[in-house]
Amino acid sequence: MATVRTDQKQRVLMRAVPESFSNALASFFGSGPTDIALAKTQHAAYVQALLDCGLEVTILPADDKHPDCIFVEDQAIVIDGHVLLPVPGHPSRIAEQPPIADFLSRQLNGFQVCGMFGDARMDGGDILRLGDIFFVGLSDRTNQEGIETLRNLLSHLGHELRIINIPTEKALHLTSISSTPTDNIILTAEGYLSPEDFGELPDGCEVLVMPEEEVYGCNTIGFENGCVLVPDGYPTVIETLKQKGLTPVLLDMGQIREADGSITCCSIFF
Ligand code: CIR
Repeated sequence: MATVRTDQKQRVLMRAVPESFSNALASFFGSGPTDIALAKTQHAAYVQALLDCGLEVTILPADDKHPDCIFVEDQAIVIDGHVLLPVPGHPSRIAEQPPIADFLSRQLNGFQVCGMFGDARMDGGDILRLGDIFFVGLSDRTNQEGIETLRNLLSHLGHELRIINIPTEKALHLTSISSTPTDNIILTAEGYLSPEDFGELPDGCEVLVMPEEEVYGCNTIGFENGCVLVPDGYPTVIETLKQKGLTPVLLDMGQIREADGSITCCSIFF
């Protein structure tokens, strides 16, 4: 996921697909998963790809009361030894958080855990990191108060935060429409975001704009060895990554896409 640099991905937390997955929220890419067995097979292939990339993977049990529970990215934001536990922007997703918070606070001895209070709301899917610059999506799930909580944490850590207005009529999160497959590339899609939206980037960094119909393919996870997890079916994205010397690892995300979930949504790197 994009909340850590490519050199900070050693351990990953995931959550199993619940039997109730067909009831997951779906308003953008999909209209709801229809085949739970296939969703589990696709999720298992994703886990295997992470193992093949050398990661230590932990999979928490599914929570059938929460159909969206596989989308752990939204529940915790790990930044340089700190864990921000946001209040998720959709009420049905708030109670997914305790087992994730519990796991991370037990694993990350010495990590500082920060909460979110009052009216502040945020989904982790609105955070994108490019090296030392953070981008946050102002979306239907993440509000100004949530952004101020993140800003306080980042200013304490010496990082810059830039706000991106999400076109909420057609996109859920910032990571639904962009990702950082390396620490100097932002992938996004025409008709969703433009290079100007990200502001001036450090030397050597660039925004690569993919065709509008490949927006789902713009959500990727890159690793230090040059492998990049990419959803299958987005030829321009795949070719562009190859031209940059990267190695796309293709995943069938069909049933997860039906629940508006992208590749980064299923992982928390810590
Ligand atoms: C939701 O609407 O909350 C889920 N169905 C999809 C969450 C996707 N998460 C993400 O983009 N980080």
